[in-house]
Amino acid sequence: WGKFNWEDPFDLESRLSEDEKMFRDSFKRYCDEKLMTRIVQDNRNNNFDRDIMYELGELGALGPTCPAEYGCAEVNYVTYGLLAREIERVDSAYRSALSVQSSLVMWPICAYGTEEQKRKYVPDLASGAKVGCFGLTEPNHGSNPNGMETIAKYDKATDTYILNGGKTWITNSPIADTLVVWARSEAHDMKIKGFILERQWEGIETPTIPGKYSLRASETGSIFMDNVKVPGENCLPHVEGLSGPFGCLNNARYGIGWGAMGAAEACFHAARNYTLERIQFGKPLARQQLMQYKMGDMLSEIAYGLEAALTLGRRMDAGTASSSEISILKRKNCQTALDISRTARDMLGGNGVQDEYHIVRHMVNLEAVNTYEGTHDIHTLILGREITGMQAFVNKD
Ligand code: TGC
Ligand code: FAD
Repeated sequence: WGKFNWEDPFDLESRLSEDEKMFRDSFKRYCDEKLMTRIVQDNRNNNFDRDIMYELGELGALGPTCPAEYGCAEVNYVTYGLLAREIERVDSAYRSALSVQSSLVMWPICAYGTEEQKRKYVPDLASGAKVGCFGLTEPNHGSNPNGMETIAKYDKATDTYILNGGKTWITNSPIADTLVVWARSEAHDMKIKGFILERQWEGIETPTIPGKYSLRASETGSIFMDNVKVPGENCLPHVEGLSGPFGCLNNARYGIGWGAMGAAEACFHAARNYTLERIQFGKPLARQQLMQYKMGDMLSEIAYGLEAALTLGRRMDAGTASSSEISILKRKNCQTALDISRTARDMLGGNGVQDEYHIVRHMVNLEAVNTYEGTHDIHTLILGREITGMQAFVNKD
C-alpha cells in the first residue's frame, strides 16, 4: 500500500512532468513572496497594483499558452491551470487579471487575428507593458450575450467601423490599454464580431464600478463607446458569431476550474492550521469530530476537483476537450470552493470574519467567481441541454 499524503491525496504531483513542476514552482515562489505580502492591504484599499502585470510578464505567466514567436511562454494547458491554482491560492482578483489578459485578450488575438494584429499587440500584452480587457457583458445582457446591443456601423469609403454601445462589469477596463470588444457588425449581416480598441481613441470611457465587495484587488469597470472610430484592420477577421467570445471563454473557464481549487485549498489549510492551534473545552478544536468531518469533506472535494482539472487539462492539451466538459469543471469547482470557504470561515469563529486570516476575503471573492464566466445555473442549463437535447434558454426552441 502507498503512503497517504493529506496535501495531495491522489498523488497529482506524480502525474506532472518535470517542466510543468518547474514552471509551477518558480511561479509559486513569486506568489508566496510577492503577492501574498501585498494582498491584505490591496484588498482593504481596493487597489490593484499595476506593477503586478509587469511581474507576471517577466515570469512568462501572461498568455502562457500563446505562441513563443509573439513573446509568450507557449506552455501546455496543464501548466496554465497550475499557474491559475497558485495565483488564486493568494487571491481570485490576481487570477482574474491573469485570466483576462491571457485567455480573453491575448488568446483571441492569436486565434482570430491577422499576423499584423498579433505582431502589434501580443508582445506588449505578454510582457505586461500593456493591460487588456474583454468587453462582452452589457447592462441589459449578461447571461444572454446574444441580446447584445453594441453596434458597429461600417464606412466603406474609409474602411472604418463606428462603435456605439456600453459594456459593464469589465475586469481591468479602467486601466486597460487594449480593449477586445464584441459588437454586432452591420458589414457582417449583424453577426457578432470582435474588435481591438486602443484606450486613447476618441469616444471611449471606462469608469470604475464603485462599491464592489468582492475581488476588491481587481479593477472592474464599464466601457462606454460613443462613435468610436475603429480602423478596418482592427476587426478580428477569423471568427464571427458567438463562437468568437465563447471560444475565449472556454479557455478562461478552464483556468478558473483550477484556480477555484487553489482558493479552496488556501481556506482548507487555514482552517486546519487554526483548529490545530485553537483550544476550546480543554482540547484543540481539530480533535472534535465535527471539525474532522468538515475537513474530511474539504479534502475529498478538493481531491476530486483537482483530478477533474488535471483530466480536463490533459484533454485540452490533446485537443479532445468539449466545451460542456469545461462547464462541468467551472460549475462544480466554483461551487465546491465557495462551499469550502463558507465552512472554513465558520471554523475560525469570530476570527473568521477578519481579513488577516484570509478566508473571508476568499469567500466574498468566490461569490463573484461563481457568477462570472457563466453563472453556476447557466452552466447547469448548458449541461441540461446536453442531457435532454432541449434547451431551457429563451433565445430559440
Ligand atoms: P448557442 O446557440 O448555445 O451558441 C451560439 C453559437 O456559439 C457557439 N457556442 C460555443 N462555441 C465555442 N465554445 C462554447 N462554449 C460555445 N457555446 C456556444 C455555438 O456553437 C453557436 O455557434 P454557431 O456557429 O452555430 O452560431 O447560444 P445561446 O445564445 O443559446 O447561449 C447559450 C448560453 C446561455 C450557454 C450562453 O449565452 C452563455 O454561456 N452565457 C453565459 C455568458 C458568459 O459566460 N459571459 C461571460 C462574460 S466574460 C466574463 O465573465 C469574464 S470574467 C473574467 C475574470 O475576471 O476572470
Ligand atoms: P443575469 O444574467 O441578469 O443573471 C441574474 C441571475 O439570473 C443569475 O443567478 C443567473 O444564473 C440567473 N439566470 C439568468 N438567465 C437564466 C435562465 N435562463 N434561467 C434561469 N436562471 C437564469 N463580463 C465581461 O464581458 N468581461 C469581464 O471582464 C467581466 N468581468 C467581471 C468581473 C466581475 C467582478 C463580475 C461580477 C462580472 C464580470 N463580468 C464580465 C460579467 C459576468 O460575466 C456577468 O455578471 C455574468 O455573466 C452574469 O450576468 P449578469 O450579471 O447580467 O446576471
